[in-house]
Amino acid sequence: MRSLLVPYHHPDPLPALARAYAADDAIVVAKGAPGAMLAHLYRTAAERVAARDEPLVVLSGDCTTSLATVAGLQRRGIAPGVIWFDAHGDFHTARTTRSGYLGGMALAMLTGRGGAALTGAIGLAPVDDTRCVLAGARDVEPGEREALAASAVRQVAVETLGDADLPQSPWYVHLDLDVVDPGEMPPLRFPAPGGPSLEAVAQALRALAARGTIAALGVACTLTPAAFDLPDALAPVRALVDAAA
Ligand SMILES: [Mn+2]
Repeated sequence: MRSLLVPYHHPDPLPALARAYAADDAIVVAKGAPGAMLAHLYRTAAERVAARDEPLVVLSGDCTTSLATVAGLQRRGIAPGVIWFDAHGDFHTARTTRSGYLGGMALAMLTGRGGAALTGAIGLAPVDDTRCVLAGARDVEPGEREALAASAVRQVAVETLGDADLPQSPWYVHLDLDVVDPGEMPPLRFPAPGGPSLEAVAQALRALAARGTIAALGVACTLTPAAFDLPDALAPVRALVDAAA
């Protein structure tokens, strides 16, 4: 799979990610006011995704880059189903979040819940709940728990994903690295114990690749900034990308 690097954590540059992962292509934008800069960064990423006509992996430091990747696929005429691997729900809105952390709202925004200024700026059409599956979530907060229960987003265990009822492919597969048990990962921003092994996640990705078409794989490299400089910090990422290819 060709790779595109968006080396940012929200609007903050994450040069350590670019040092740690050799990608085919990378996006860098001029610094600006956070909101305008994020919209510009994601518009640029969506254009780059739309210009491809082959499966690709998009690596970034957060989960919100998914909005750009899916918008780019849509511009190519693809209405992807979404398989979202994450330890967290990412289903907060501005109304329910306590931390205000943007990445905790990524799947909610992707399905049309909040963030209209950003999703409108990048031309994202909301993905219908029935086309979304959340895999491996185990640290879901009050507020997003109720919103998920009231939604048509399905939740599955990583270990049973291969046999689960899934939306029709092509898929956008989203992989927040924190879905893997933190015992097998470099230090994570928001570690959630009790997760599936690296091999179980790789196995689920292989099962997906065997069952349908992965139009794009989004890897949210949600390590602490310092963790990127550990020796071979992104070896797990390479293993997971290989499993999906
Ligand atoms: Mn996430």
